[in-house]
Amino acid sequence: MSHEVPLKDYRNIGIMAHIDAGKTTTTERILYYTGKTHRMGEVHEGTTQMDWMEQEQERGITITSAATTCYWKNYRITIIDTPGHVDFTAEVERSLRVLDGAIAVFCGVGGVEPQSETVWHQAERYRIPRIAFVNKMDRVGADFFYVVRSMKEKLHTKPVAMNLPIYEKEEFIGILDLIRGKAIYYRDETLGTEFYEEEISENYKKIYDQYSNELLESVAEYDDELLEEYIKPDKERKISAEMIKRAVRKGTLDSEIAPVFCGAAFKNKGIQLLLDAIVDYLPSPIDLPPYEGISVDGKKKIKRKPENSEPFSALVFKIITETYFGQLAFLRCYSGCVKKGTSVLNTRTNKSERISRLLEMHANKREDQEKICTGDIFAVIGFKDIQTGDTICDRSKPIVLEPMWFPEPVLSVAIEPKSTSDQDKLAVSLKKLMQEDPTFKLHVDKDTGQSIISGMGELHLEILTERLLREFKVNANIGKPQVAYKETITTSVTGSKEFIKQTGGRGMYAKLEIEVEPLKGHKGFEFESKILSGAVPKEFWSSIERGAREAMEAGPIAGYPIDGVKVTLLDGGWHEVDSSDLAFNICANMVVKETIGKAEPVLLEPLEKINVVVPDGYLGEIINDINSRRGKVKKMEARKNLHFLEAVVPLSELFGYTTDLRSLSQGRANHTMQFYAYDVLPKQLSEEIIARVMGR
Ligand SMILES: Nc1nc2c(ncn2[C@@H]2O[C@H](COP(=O)(O)OP(=O)(O)OP(=O)(O)O)[C@@H](O)[C@H]2O)c(=O)[nH]1
Ligand SMILES: [Mg+2]
Repeated sequence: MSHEVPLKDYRNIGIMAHIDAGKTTTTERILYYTGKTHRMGEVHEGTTQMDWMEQEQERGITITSAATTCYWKNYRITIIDTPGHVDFTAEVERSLRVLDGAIAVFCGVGGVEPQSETVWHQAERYRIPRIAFVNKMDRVGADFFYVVRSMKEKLHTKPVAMNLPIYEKEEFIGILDLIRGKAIYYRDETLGTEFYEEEISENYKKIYDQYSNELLESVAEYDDELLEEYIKPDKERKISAEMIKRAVRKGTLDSEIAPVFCGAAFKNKGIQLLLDAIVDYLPSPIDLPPYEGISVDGKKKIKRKPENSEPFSALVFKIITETYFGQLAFLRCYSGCVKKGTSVLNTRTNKSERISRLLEMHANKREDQEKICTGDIFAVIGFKDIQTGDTICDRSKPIVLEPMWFPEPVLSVAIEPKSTSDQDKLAVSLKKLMQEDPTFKLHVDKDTGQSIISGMGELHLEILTERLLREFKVNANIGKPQVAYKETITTSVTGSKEFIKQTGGRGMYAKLEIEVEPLKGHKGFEFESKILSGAVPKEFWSSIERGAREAMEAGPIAGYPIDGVKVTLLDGGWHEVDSSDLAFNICANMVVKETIGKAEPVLLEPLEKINVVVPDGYLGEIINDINSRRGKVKKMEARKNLHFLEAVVPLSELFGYTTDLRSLSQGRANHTMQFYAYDVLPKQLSEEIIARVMGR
């Protein structure tokens, strides 16, 4: 990799937004203008570099996040283009974990759409500074000021307009740069590669004055020199572009403000200004606080500076399986350097792994490297046992970096191989897919022996089963999607158990008294011990906790996993010879299972939040339909001729909703959905499900 670029000139950034906002189109333009590609890729033609998967090109949507590196004004920019569809939220999550900054893309017409809101908050969780790009300014109904306002209202951020769109006879023709006070126009015949500056025209002077003042007012507090000038009377002010940029950079890096730019990626406008903004306002690895990890035993915090002289450490954020190369692991290096051929430590397995090949990635294309250093995003071939979230590091200086968080899958389908030869292939292929995707799970039904696969939604499962068939050539029958139910308890109960087993030789003995109680929101598992160490020696406590945790795997009603329970250990008894870890583990498992059965258990079902955009004339029918699906409308808003509905509906009632909504509105309404929460299933439905599950 080009290590001549100093770390301060690195930018590792993500592009995130609601589906179809134009992330991939924007990335393709970035690649073209930076000279990385010589042909502009288009999503609708299936010719983009970033959407390289067959299914992405066919469907015109991004499914998997892809990384690429390009150079702009000697800065090294590594970009990860993420999918907008909520079923692929894991791709956003893993990317945000390893990036330093992000561009949030908004549609100039749609504004802050639901999934943009979600990804914005995801980025907040990882404390990632963000800039905003309002795209599609060429579309009828695009309204830059509306988008800026809705960022303030919905994202609770301080958006600062840095550009304004210029229109002539309702056509989007250029961009006004508020810092430099110039109008910028693009030459269409060079696909926007060439652009020129002009003075601001008379009819834009007033709006320029207003917004350039607002810009100063919003950012003056972030730079002392600027503030000093800003408070002087207008005529005495000596404000330079550098001062404003410094202030905007400081405000952005502190996540206090979000500078907002505009353009139309598809029409080749505004991308060079966005590239300047990446360089000017988003952080380099050294602008962030030192990285924190923990020691392998989890007891000590370890800090690492982002410097090549520090010991090597890197985090695995993605794994893909390739037909020829086998597994490809994607990593971000946080400190130090590593050369090809080196042995490194995986702190999860505590085993050494050899780095056979080091690669710089450009979507699915790759370039071999001899060495990688701090700040690099790269791929490795040759790991034997690797998982997403693993830390790879210098063998003599182990560290565990914070892994990423992934949501639980909510939808399942049964999958059955069509022939015996497919049977083995299916097992191997499912394992590979699971390794790639932590939101894809497999379990085998104890009663029927059927393989059940679970994922984030209908589209997610459809893509995965399609990949099984096409890439892995496995023929399988796919069942109907089923909701992933859970079980919980609704009351607190105490229970006790004495576990005695005498089978010649050494026996087994353990005695426990516990309380189980429901947790708020039907979520999580907690374990507390109020026992005195005399009653049960401390050495057995972890076996008891493990036994209790294992009891959560299958509930008393229909064998679904249990969630939202706290187990408190109250008392117990032991025997000097017969008590053991195993005896306490079994006893804990039994007593927790029995007590949960008495704590009025109920079934939980997943609820989705759906956002529906409804044109005038269809609202009544669409609301009636939501009600008939046991849904509740939570919010309603109207803008121009459109109504924006937000409702919470059980997932089990939403199968085929896309088609139904289309027929209800003659194809004019559209919707998005995302997981909302688990809630108690009404009694009658619960009985139906129990009867179905138990009768199978
Ligand atoms: N009119 C107009 N259309 C655009 C613009 N940018 C993108 N599009 C179109 O919008 C559609 C979606 O663009 P993508 O770039 O695939 O959007 P995305 O955000 O990557 O979508 P996902 O990855 O599926 O979430 C494509 O048909 C683009 O051609 C723009 O500036 N103006
Ligand atoms: Mg895309």
